This record gives sequence, C-alpha cells and structure tokens, in this order.
Amino acid sequence: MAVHLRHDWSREDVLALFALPFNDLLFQAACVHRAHHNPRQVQVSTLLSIKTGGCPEDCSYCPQAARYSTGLNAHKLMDLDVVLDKARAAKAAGATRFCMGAAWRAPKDRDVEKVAAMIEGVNALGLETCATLGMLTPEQAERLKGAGLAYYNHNLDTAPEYYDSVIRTREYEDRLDTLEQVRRVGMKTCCGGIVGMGETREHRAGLLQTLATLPTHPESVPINRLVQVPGTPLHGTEQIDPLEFVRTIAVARILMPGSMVRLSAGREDMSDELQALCFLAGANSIFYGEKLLTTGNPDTEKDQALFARLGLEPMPAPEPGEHVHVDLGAVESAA
Ligand code: SAM
Ligand code: DTB
Ligand code: SF4
Repeated sequence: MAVHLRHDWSREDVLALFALPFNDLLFQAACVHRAHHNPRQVQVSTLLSIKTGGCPEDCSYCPQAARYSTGLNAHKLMDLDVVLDKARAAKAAGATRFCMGAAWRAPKDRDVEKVAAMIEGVNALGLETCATLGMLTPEQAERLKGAGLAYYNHNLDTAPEYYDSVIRTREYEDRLDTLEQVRRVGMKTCCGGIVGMGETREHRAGLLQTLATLPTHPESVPINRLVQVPGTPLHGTEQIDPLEFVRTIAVARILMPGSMVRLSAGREDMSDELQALCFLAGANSIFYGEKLLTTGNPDTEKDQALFARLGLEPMPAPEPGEHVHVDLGAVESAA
C-alpha cells in the first residue's frame, strides 16, 4: 500500500506531541497505529553478534568498544555454519527476521564477502535478513543488496546536537551518508536510537524529528533504552522516567505511521505493564531471543507468556515482493 506520509515535521510539532496529556498522546498514537497496522501483531527479530568486541569506536554506551574495560570476550567473525545453526534455531523459536551485528567501525571488503555468504544462507532458510556492520561504501552497499540483504540497521542514536556528547570518533554526517547509500541501492533502512543517555526531552524530539524528516521514513525504527554496562562511560546515568519512555514510543508512532516501531534494547528490566503501555503506544516489533548482541534479553518463554497475556501474536513474515508500506518520500509527498 502506498501512503502519503509527512516529512516536514518541525521541532515544535514534535515537542507539542511530547507535551500532550499522557492519555491524549497514547490515544492519538493508538489510533495512528490501528489505521496503519494490525494492532495484535508484533514483528519479531532475533539478533546475533557475528563479530564481537574489539571495536575502535568510542560510543559511550557500547560494551564492545575496545577502549572501555567491560570484561567482554572479543570474538572474530563467526564461521558460516555456526551462523546458519543460530538462524535455524531462531526460526524454530518463531523469529521471522534475523539480524547479524558486527562490532566494526566499517567492514573491509573481504568481510563483506563473508557476510554476503551468510545473507544468502539465512535467506535460503526463509528468514528476512538484516545486518548492522558500521559505515558502508557505495560498492559495499551494492554487494550486500546483491546478496539479498533486505534491511540494513544503522542508527542515528540521538539528536544531532547531543551526538558529540556520546560519540567523537564518527560524525553524524557519516551516519546520514551510510543511510543514503543503503536507500540508493534499494535496501530497507532500520534506523533509530537510544534514550536514557542523559539527554533532554528536546534531544529525544530532535532524534525523532531527524528520523521523520529523512527522505523516506526508515521501515524499522528501533527505540533502545540504554542498557547500562559497567565500564562504559554511560554506566550510572540517571534512568529515563518510564512514562517518558512510553511518550517517546508514542511520538515515534505518530511521526512515522507506516514504520515498524521496535521496542528494542532494555526490555529485560521492564515490567509487563510498561511493555503493555509501549504496545498500546504503537510499538509493533521486538528483539526476541535470550540475547541482544552481548547483553541479555527476556527468555523466549517469558515473551510468549507476555504475548498470550496481552492477546498479541507474532507478525507473519511478508511474502517475497510484498511491501509493509511504501513511503513515497518527501519530494513526492510535497508535490
Ligand atoms: N558497529 C556497528 C555500528 O555501530 O553501526 C553495528 C553494531 S552497534 C552495536 C548497533 C547499535 O546498537 C548502536 O548503534 C546502538 O544504537 C545500539 N547499542 C549498542 N550498545 C547499546 C546499549 N548499551 N544500549 C542500547 N543500545 C545499544
Ligand atoms: C538496535 O537498534 N539495537 C540492537 C540492534 N539495533 C543491533 C543492538 C542493541 C545492543 C544492546 C547492547 C548489547 O547487547 O551489546
Ligand atoms: Fe563499535 Fe558499533 Fe559499539 Fe560503536 S556501537 S563501539 S561502532 S560496535
């Protein structure tokens, strides 16, 4: 279904949504959710860290940055057969998308060749594929698309004006450039950020405004709540108010109606009630399986019980060629 989506949200528009009385905001978000999606269905993705730790970047939240002492065991790129065994297990547990993450600033061409073989193998199992490998050259984006990669995850992480407080080794512009390469070759983008990093509401609005004014809305928008890992600079940051977290989900839903809004990292210490509010606010995707990349996630049995309690069901994978939504983009919508 092709839909006209707004790409001209101002910072004031976004802040006005954040400022609504909580129930008004949730009601509006739930209406938008129901107009664009089946509210009983939640898309389920499983993550696998195919290359762990030893990363040269300085992302202040990340346990995989080599410069922080987080006690993590670094691991070289996994062998293809191990990745495919993990993908088979994820499918058997009920996941429909398999996301492979690597702790690279940017992959080398020979790494991309190895990941391309993984993508082909995971596609052959009937799972949707996603990868997050860092910055890409135009040629690398082409190669991944050619291998059949459906989604590329590359987060903006936070508002442009708060970014330097979190990451110094990579520019915001670099992230926007990689997203541009991904869109150009026709892959879907999975792009969101992290909240609970000491940012203000203005910064949360800035992240969401930037996402919602990209040339096309990311097809998946992961909203991560910071997982605080001892040894990282952000360990010990004051936690975000849970209701403010729900507001962030609701505003993301209203700004990007056709996207999958993912209740991402940070679910392990969320109550069922908080997660239920997030689903009411329009979240319709989760990471499913005991592990994120290096940190914990709820057990599959626990998530299955939560779905049963809430009357939710896993979203079936789209048929090949079927589009969840087609964002006509900023230029066409304005015409
Ligand atoms: N190295 C690649 C990159 O940064 O583009 C890909 C992997 S990186 C771990 C993917 C994303 O995970 C980051 O952009 C960040 O949004 C998220 N992330 C990492 N550590 C996190 C944490 N402690 N809490 C929440 N999200 C986190
Ligand atoms: C995203 O937005 N969140 C995921 C995925 N994309 C790659 C990663 C969360 C990582 C949490 C910390 C860890 O497990 O290392
Ligand atoms: Fe490296 Fe990615 Fe972690 Fe940043 S988020 S330190 S780039 S693995």
